[in-house]
Amino acid sequence: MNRPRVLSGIQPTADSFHLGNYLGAVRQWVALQEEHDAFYCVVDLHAITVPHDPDTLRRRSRIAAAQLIGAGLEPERCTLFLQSHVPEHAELAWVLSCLTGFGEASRMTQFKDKSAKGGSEQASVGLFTYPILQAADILLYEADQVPVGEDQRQHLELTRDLAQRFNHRFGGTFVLPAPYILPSVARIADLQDPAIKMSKSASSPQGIVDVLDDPAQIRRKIARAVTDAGRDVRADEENKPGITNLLRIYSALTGEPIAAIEARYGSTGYGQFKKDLAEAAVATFTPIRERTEAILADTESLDKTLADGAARAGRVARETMATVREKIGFVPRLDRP
Ligand code: ATP
Ligand code: LTN
Repeated sequence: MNRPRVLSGIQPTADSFHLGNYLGAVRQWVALQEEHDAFYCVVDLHAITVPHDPDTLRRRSRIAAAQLIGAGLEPERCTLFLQSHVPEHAELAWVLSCLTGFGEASRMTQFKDKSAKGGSEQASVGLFTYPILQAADILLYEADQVPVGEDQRQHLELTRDLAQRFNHRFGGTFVLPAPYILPSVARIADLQDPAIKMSKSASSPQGIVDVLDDPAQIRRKIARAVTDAGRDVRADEENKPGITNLLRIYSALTGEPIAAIEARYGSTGYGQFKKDLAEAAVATFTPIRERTEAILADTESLDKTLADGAARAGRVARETMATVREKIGFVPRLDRP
């Protein structure tokens, strides 16, 4: 009965998730819903930490939820919801922000990277406190495990520190969450620049394969992926980062070990290898795209699914917040249970 709890979130900041999001996170979400009590959240509050357009945000939030279902999340099995539908996220974030040191928050590398891009004067305070809101997402649901890519490790360490600090000051309340990161897919690189991670905000369109790309786009992008000198299909992080990334993707999509793939393509050159890789990506993404399109054709029913998810999530979140309010010393409101 007491299945371990899982929570994760993804930002609705693009018209599609990409291969890195899928392999690094979403695929694990789908697998974990089987045997865990799973909560998955489209983090629209996080998406407004950078300048945004309201209609675009609304559209992308629905696309994100539809894609998650298209990728295999079953709303009867897991709790899928929009972060803004559960106001306790923002409330707990405030409490946690009062426990976070300014210096501690300043050390978050994602903030440093993202604020450096637009000039740090332009960065919002919300971008600065982003990891604290993320900690609130996780701690509200008493998650044991958090499936994410490698880039989120530092935010999870902060989450654990904040949970521990709260527990120490005010008495045991929060569960300490552990990152759930699969090393083989934790950092999928940009197809045009294997030195950087594939990213919605940092990659060029050619550097990304999108889950919702059509087969022709997928084939073109993989055919044009940068490769390295030589013609051996061989994993070598130092000297062949481009091919190593493609091998990792191939292996993750097909389930075949990297050594077996190396043995098959050997020195036949990159061409056939890339062709077959493109077909593996097309085979994985085509059904997801088709299901996503069908779900988006009926937004009323999608919105109802999200309302059901928010109702379930809200019950857990309200319970946690009631404990937090009591521990922190707020006077209970008489007309509320
Ligand atoms: P942005 O560039 O706007 O930060 P993103 O592309 O990094 O966006 P997020 O919404 O921040 O995407 O991430 C969603 C999930 O996907 C997170 O768990 C993150 O760790 C994971 N993820 C993102 N990019 C990669 C990648 N290149 N390889 C593996 N996992 C990734
Ligand atoms: N910061 C995360 C998104 C995110 C998240 C979360 C991930 C927001 N809240 C809670 C795990 C748990 C990112 O992927 N960039």
